[in-house]
Amino acid sequence: LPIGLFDSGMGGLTVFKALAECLPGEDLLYLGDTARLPYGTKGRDTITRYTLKAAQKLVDLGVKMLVIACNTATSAALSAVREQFAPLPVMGVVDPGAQAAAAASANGHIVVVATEATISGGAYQKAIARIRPDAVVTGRACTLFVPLAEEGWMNGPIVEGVARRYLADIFPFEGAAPAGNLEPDTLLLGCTHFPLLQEALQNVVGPQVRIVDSAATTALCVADELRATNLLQPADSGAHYRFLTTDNAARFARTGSLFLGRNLSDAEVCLVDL
Ligand code: DGN
Repeated sequence: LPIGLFDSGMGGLTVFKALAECLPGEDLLYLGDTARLPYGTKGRDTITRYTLKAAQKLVDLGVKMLVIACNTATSAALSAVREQFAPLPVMGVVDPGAQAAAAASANGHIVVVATEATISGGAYQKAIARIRPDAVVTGRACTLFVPLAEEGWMNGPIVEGVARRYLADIFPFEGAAPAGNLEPDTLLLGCTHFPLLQEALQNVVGPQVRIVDSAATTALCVADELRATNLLQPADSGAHYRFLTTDNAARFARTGSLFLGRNLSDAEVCLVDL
């Protein structure tokens, strides 16, 4: 059986890519709920309802494990999905992202950029505090990064201008540390869209800041879980990939190619209803 991945749209394909690289023998079944996207500006109950429906679809199709490859859905609905589908293993992206940031930061001052729902729910703040109680975590909702990434505007003055506007009071752009604050040394990309903007963000925050995301650490956590449950496929098993979307398969293929880092053809994407 494949590993089922779910995201509100195409962003989770950054996690799909990391999983395919880390676990080359695993079949992957990806579902992007593009008909209801974006999740990031919706309320917790709505996000949970949508996520449970999407997870049900993947479970009905048959998966050996679920990965909620969306920070917004993980923050709102991870425990609800675990409860509903127990004993199926369910992995989110928030704890792996928190691990990556806690390990990367020397001074413990971490900035998390994510959607409004992820920041206001406080999931990252809590997850980092569990691993590193000494950490000072500053969260910032960066809603406009999502459409910029989907439009393929990954660098240049417009993206950097938007990033400066969001982060100006957190990072000392002009060379002076903000009064009374410890200068952040780590920027955690707490949204699956944001790795596409990494280069522009690095230009804005400066080379001294480490930028980390959830994708690679999530893949390692999935590998650990599969090993522990004896479900890991050998690397040479010949993986099979399927992509499902709830709206506009052609757009999913076009925009998804940016996130996947390879051409995704219309024929590889299947339209489904939840
Ligand atoms: N993929 C979502 C996340 O990681 O939070 C963001 C996309 C959205 O629904 N706005």
